[in-house]
Amino acid sequence: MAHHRPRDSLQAPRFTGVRTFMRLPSVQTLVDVAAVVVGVPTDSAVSYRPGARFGPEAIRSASVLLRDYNPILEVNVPDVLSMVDYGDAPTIPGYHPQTLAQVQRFLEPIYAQGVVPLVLGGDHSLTIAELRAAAASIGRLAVIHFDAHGDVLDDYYGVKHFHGTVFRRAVEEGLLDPAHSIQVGMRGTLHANDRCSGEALGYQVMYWEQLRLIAPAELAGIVRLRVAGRPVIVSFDIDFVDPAFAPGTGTPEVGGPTSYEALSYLRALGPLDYRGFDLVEVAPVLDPAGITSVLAASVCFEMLSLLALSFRHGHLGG
Ligand SMILES: [Mn+2]
Repeated sequence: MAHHRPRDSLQAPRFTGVRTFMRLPSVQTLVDVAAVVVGVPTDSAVSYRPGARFGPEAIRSASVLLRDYNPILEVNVPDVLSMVDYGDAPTIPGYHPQTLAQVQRFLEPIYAQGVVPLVLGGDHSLTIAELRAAAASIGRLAVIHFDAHGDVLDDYYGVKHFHGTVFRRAVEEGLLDPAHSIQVGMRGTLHANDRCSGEALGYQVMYWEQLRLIAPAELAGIVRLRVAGRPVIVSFDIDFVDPAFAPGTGTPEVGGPTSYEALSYLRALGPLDYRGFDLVEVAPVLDPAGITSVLAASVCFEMLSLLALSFRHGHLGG
């Protein structure tokens, strides 16, 4: 049985070789694989600053510094999970509905095989393709959504599929169960007095003003109660983190969590029935010294660590 794992950095230096996520083998296979990393290089649906189409490339580049062992969660990720870098989903710049359809088709067999994808965005609109693909084989999902924004607007300029509408569309299409989903980290100015529009759709919403007052373990308790053992997807917009730590993104919101706090809240979730992850909205051209990509790669590593932890606890997905 094959077990795919990163190239050993004590045998070949980190700056050598083709840039794949975490130096994993670049193989488009679902055989003997627990998790795949997939790039979705698209930013056709951003409302402000573009650039997230280069997110997957930058996160992969930053991720070569990741090592195998997570000392806080006490798990060696590649020992538990056979993983490959599955490559990029096909996208068409400027043709957003077609892109979403192609991304969905690309992801469907992954969920159908019970393999867990970690999707590197790309703008947040891609999550609808992900949820459509996942729901086709898993049914309605619980979603844990880290973001400065609720992304529950009805439309932009009369158009329904933008990065700021994705979590309204997902409810309308019945792809997720808002009664078992939670949005975490919302802050900043709003278009109108629509502070409670996430709750109106059925989500639990943990605003940053509330979150900042509680410990990571307390958030984890709230999330676990909400998810209630259901199959779950974690969607993480890098702008959840304060732009002092994550400036390379299209719509930054100041006054948010530090990178340490963000990693701590995520890490605290512990084992759940994870079926997919995404990390979206990294725009490398806006990212001085690549700090946003380094953080994004670390967030991805925590997600894979949570999956590895869950495997050890007997949540085998599929
Ligand atoms: Mn956002």
